[in-house]
Amino acid sequence: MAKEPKVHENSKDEQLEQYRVDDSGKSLTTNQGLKMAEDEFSLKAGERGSTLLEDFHFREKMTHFDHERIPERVVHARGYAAHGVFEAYGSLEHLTKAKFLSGKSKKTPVFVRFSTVAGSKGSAETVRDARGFSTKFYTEEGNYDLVGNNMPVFFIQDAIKFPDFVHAVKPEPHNEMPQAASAHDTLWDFVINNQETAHMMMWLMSDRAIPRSFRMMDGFGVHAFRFVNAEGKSHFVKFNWKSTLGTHSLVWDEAQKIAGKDPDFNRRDLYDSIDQGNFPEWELGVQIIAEEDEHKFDFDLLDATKLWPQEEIPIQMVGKMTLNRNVDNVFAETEQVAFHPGHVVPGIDFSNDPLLQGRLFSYTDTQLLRLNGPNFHELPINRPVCPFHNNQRDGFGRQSINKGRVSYQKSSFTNSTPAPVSEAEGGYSHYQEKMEGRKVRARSESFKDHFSQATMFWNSMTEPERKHIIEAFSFELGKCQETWIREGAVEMFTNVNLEMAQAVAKNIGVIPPTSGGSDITKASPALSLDNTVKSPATRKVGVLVDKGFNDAEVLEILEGLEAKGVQYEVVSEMQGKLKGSRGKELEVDHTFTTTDPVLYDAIYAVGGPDVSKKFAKEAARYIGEAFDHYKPIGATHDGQQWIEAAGIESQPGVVAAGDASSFTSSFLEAITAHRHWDRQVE
Ligand code: HDD
Repeated sequence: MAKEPKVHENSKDEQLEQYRVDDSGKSLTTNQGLKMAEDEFSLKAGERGSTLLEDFHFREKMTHFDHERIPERVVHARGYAAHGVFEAYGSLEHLTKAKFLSGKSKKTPVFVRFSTVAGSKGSAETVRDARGFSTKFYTEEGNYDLVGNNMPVFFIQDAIKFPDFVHAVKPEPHNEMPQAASAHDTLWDFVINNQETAHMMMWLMSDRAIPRSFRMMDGFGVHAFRFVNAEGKSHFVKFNWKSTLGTHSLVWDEAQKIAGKDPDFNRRDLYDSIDQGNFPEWELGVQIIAEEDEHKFDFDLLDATKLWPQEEIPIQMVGKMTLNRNVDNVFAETEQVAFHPGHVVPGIDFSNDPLLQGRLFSYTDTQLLRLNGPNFHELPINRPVCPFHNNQRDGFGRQSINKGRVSYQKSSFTNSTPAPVSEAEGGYSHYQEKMEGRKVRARSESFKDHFSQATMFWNSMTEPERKHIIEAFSFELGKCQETWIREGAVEMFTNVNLEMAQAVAKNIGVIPPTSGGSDITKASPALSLDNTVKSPATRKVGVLVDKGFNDAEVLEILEGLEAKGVQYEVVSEMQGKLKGSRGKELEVDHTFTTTDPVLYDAIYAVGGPDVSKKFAKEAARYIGEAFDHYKPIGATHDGQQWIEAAGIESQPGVVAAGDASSFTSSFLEAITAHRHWDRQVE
């Protein structure tokens, strides 16, 4: 047998190289390779005459254009992706025979697509929603897809309800509103009629639903899967991606404004970071439960509305993923990539989670429509990097030219090849779980506690996080037109926490409940974003500068920020170069009209000796918005006047004094804290 090529870090890139085409500098041809002498005028019967049917060039160009859209994904339509590499920390052979997890420094190429769930392909990115986090590992044993979200639980327990949930959250069918938003009657009608949604709705109302960046969010495989080792021993496993930059969020007012100012905010951040060599990284962590411990917990492992508290079931880090290359073509790669939780490799198997079981049908089915038939695995982005052979043939867009007269099993012509191989030789074999029971349409009693973990989530939040959850409920339910929906939601979420439900009720004109609530006191500190990594290297500062600025000090401060990985953009009244007091120059990145305070994590106001009224007005606006969004604000030199005028000089996170070096260290400290929740914001 011919030796199979070894998969390495660049295997996918090398494979894709065969398909890349650079059209620049070439002669224009038709798709048949015919060079054309003219491409601006259609062929006409006389200069002012009608266009002729024989104009094959016009027809080809127009037909291709007319057909260049494909159906968008029914969910997760708005997405963005990048290439990278996964590197295993060591061997997990005692748990799984999956080869990509089998050795220290073993490298596997990956392709990762992030997405919102509800919005259409062109919708804004900073909406309140879960985020998709799909990873395709191009392993030597075939493609393994980990198709997760940035939240560890899901809305429903059984896949048969997925179309109902999605219909409820999508724009309402009679008027197709609202786009990419859960704040409307049908979603909340679904919620109150399906109380299994309680836990996930708590996540959706939390800051996790408005990530600052795709680079700064975690990922979760959600379901219990199985690891199976070479001896056939199985463990339940949950997959977790942990961002090395920490998990960071926007505030709601800011998120809504960004949706207008820069609807591409999240993809721009990812693209620019990778482009600048600032590669995002995640560690892959696994939580393991032995088969014999399946029933030892106060939740059912098969219920996707439950998480495994990491204080009880620790996360073991098994590798690191780095995204290091942007795509060459978004349609060919990001749009045509086809993920499927059923794309597994030996050593990874399924649990009986009824949500997962339904997904195993849905994903291939949707690609058949979206990518027009059964040959989507041949598209360059979807092709495994290992060889694939079977007797499947034909279908729209088939590219392989399978040789020979045999396309069936068993055949004496081919000695019945391609032939299945034994497990020992790497053949996939399903875990032999013992099954018994009656065929029923039912739900296990063990799935019926919908509120304990929702309360655990609430218990784990800090005061500012709780305030945001109450505000989110008030916004979402406040947008619902029907009073009974608001009342129903207050009644339902009283089961999570009485004070929370009372606060929401007051805001939305519902009589606050006086009794009920939960007696669950359990908390999982890891769920609070307060406990995440905070680094200045995730922050971008808007620097407000005008001509004549004190260049010696300001440039020293900017260098000091940059040395800690802080990015900055110079914002001024007009584009071009600004000359400082000693002749040093700063290039303006943006004017007040091309950017906005919501696009920065902090503001540094410098100004200049002679700013215009417009500059002063904009500076006050930038500082005011940053203040309201709890962001660090620094001011030196002429910039200090705006801090004084706003009366905020002694507020937390506002740094407006000191020489260059003491200002830099205090401002860096304020930046590293990210948001200053203890600030008095009216
Ligand atoms: Fe799904 C896409 C994640 C439940 C049916 N899903 C899709 C994507 C992600 C998820 C990240 C986008 C993939 C990409 O980037 O191309 N889905 C989840 C998670 C779920 C989940 C974490 C619960 C744990 N999904 C789920 C159920 C069903 C589906 C229960 C149906 C039974 N999902 C689909 C789909 C999509 C999809 C309709 C649309 C586009 C696609 O598959 O390729 O088949």
